[in-house]
Amino acid sequence: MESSKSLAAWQKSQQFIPGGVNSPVRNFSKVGGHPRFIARGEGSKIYDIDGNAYVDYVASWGPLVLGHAHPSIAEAIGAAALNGTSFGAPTTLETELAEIIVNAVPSIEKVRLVNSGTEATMSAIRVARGYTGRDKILKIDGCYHGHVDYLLAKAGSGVATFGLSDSGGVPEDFARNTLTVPFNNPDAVREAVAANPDEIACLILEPIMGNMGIIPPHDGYLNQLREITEEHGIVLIFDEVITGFRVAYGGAQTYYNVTPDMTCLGKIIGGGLPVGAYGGKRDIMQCVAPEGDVYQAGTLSGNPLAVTAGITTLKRLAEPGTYEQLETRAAALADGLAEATQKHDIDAWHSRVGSMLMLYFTPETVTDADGARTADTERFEHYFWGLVQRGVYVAPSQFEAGFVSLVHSEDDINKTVQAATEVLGNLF
Ligand code: KE4
Repeated sequence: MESSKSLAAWQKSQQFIPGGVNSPVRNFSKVGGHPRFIARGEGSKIYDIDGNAYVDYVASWGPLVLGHAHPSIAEAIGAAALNGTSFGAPTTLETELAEIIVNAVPSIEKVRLVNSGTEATMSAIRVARGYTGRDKILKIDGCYHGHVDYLLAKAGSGVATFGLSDSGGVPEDFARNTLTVPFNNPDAVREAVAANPDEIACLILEPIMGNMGIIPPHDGYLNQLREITEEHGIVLIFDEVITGFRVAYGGAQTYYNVTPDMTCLGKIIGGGLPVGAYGGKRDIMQCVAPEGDVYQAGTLSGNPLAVTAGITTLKRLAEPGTYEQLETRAAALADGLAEATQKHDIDAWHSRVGSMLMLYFTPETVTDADGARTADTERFEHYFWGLVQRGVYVAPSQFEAGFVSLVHSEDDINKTVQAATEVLGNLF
């Protein structure tokens, strides 16, 4: 497969941009080789600058549930741009998107729009700290909430461990208030809470882990977290940047019928443009400036282009049959991949919730980050490149997610299953 133009582009981009990319996972460091520079996308496909076409399951890491260059989104953004791109003043468009979110997401009575998922989680935690007057935060090993200093805490394991910064440039002191416990282990949460009485402001988690592949919560796990946090006055924050409007119109909290105190959103609500949001119960959100004393601001927060793309996307997702279609397509893909690993006797753990899925190369059962870490990343690397050579583009890391959109066709799914079956038949 020709990729000389992408290689040349990467060699040039590295002269000006760290790693040649504007986000680390894009540089293929987890799978080797060099990244493909993309010229354009259309529907379920992306096309690189060497002219290669791929069925795309990265979907810009989740936002593109309507696929690439969706005509209604492109037209809406174009029309909005003709009215001006940003005013630094309120517009009724922001109220329209906020109202859609409030009506869709059970935990959100008021919402603040920001520009990324990182801003959303950082701000939600600041609000939780301001609302409770407490400093410590509890997170889950393997959950990723953006590049907030104190959330880049080394993933602990076993019982709660105080975070150590997992990134350069983060003073140890910044992570000392961050406690980490394993996923799907309610006792570890109880132990952390008991060991830090009245000191924990919030528990933040992805209700379905989407940054260590896909790891669903055990039956009742989210309910138990709801009970524990309720009992101890801890703000329960669902980071639904991935799962929001992805697994259900009301997100994972609707899918599992567990309502947190606050929710963070991003990705899909921006329709492919930069948007994040955080929201929650009215009495918590009234802490947010200018109503309250918890400060948060943003030059382009709620800008007309991103908000227009988000409104257009969410209105389409509200149509009847949407999530049934996503389920049908994703189930067909998952079933095909499972048949392929069985046919070739490949040790694999398959995980899927709605239209987000991941195949782990491990004989183990994956129920938390430690389980995911048993995966054979070398095998994943071979799998990844075998698919690329056959025109299928999945996340360049075992520890990410695959996304099926409303525009993935039966033909796309069949082509993907065929390619995976060939690759798995030749896996070392
Ligand atoms: P952003 O700041 O990247 O918009 O969102 C951070 C974030 C917050 N919460 C969750 C659950 C997330 O998954 C993310 C970002 N997701 C990653 C990939 N899983 C974005 C891709 C990247 O980092 O390039």
